Amino acid sequence: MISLSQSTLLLLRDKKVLVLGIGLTGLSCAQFLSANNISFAINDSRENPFSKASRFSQNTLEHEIVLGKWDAELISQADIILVSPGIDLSEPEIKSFIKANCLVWGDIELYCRLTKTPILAVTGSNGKSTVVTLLAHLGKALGYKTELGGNVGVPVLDHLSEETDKGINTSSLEFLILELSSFQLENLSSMQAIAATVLNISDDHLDRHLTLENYCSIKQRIYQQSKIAIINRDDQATFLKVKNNNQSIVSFGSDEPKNGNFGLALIDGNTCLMFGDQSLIAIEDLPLAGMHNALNYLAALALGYCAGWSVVSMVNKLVGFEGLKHRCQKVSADNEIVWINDSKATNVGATLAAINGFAKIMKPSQQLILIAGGEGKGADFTPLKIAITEQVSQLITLGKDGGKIAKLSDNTIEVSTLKQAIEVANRLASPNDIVLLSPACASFDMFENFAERGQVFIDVVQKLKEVS
Ligand code: UMA
Ligand code: ADP
Repeated sequence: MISLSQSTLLLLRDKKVLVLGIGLTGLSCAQFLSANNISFAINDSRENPFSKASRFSQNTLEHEIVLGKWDAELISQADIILVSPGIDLSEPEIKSFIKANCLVWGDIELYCRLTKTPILAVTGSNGKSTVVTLLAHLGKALGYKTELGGNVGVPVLDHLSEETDKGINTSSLEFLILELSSFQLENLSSMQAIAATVLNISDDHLDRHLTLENYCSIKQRIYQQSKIAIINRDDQATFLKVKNNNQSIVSFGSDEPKNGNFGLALIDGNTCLMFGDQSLIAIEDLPLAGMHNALNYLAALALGYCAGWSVVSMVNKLVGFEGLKHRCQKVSADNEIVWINDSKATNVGATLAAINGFAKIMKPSQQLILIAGGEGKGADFTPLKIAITEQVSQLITLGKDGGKIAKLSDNTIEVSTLKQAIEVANRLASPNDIVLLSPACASFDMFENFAERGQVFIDVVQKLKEVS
């Protein structure tokens, strides 16, 4: 059977445990606790959080559940709170009731207290899902038993439940590759990663973290819990601020790297991924385009290298990774307009990367039409102004904060729905022009999530194709 930390299990059995939030994370916590005979209560402020949760089981119903409000009594009685990442603990309705000696953990903190599975951890404002998925692809291709967990959509405790169900010892999992959001890092302190990286920093989630400085210092927590810190030479905000004893640093960046680090160099007219002075592969031969993806490749190689994986073997497997949906994905259409779905661009940094990436490869005869807007999460959009003024011939905005983006250009049309945005773009675009959906905003004001927004874009564009 699985070998979990007995002291952590005893602690949980001995205390009043509250699962706060019952989405993906809360359900995963509830299932883990039930499977290990630990009693707990559940509190979620929404009336019907289970409506979309197919994993909700009768088992969970046996526990005390309060829905529709934060429950002062349950919160104040709790000795251990397992909190979901989307819940802001600074809300007075929660904060004022948590007792002084209460332990507040996320699911990842609990996982790290329960197991010693070797971890490779990734945070940053953009590129996390691409890098962790690429890394898992490389690990598996090299024959290691690797799994993904965290913000990428796989609650980590699910791995324990799965292994427990199969009667497997956790030691059979050789590497857990963790994508960590700032929300998840806020209450994480027990991770002991082999290597961890902050890929990049741009404004995100400032509605919750309030200042960029605070957001950066939360991201830095990942380094304090890792033997090796992997930094991005192109982005000072990713540099290690406080170095632990014996901690080493590996770096990646778009310049030529020193030995033991990763970078880019021009070799015989081709820009190549480099490991020290060793040329690895020309970026032209890789499926994911753009400077941001070149950096993503380097970050994944650096993480694998720190885990002891062969750099040459990893490079041989890079071409087999085709990227993720909704990230600068071309939508097939035969009306001669190039439609790009970058719905996952939920912040300014991602949209900048997309505009600059396309600007680099566009012919002078091509125009770039940008569709942007949604829930801005408190971000400052002015960093987009130069790129929009110089590269975007027509801006189409929508959503809650669309008006703020509209002010960045004189050439803006404001619309109410994504369908209208696509129809306007279709009218204005000439053959070979690029229409880019890269919202620089979250989708929650109009859609369930970024995937639904991207799918609506694909569906509407493909219907246009039929009538054209
Ligand atoms: N809830 C309340 N009141 C609130 C907020 C939430 O009661 O004010 C409840 C909700 O009703 C829900 C529960 O809390 O039932 C959990 O909500 P959650 O938002 O934490 O969502 P989960 O389903 O547990 O998903 C979370 C991450 N969500 C967020 O961080 C918002 C998922 O990341 C992650 O994949 C999952 O855990 C597994 O680790 C999503 C995300 O949007 C993809 N992440 C943000 C991002 O990438 O920018 C950080
Ligand atoms: P995350 O998980 O951090 O949101 P994704 O890999 O899902 O990252 O990509 C999110 C968005 O960011 C997409 O629009 C993608 O094109 C863009 N992106 C990916 N990597 C980078 C990067 N290194 N720098 C800036 N933008 C990036």
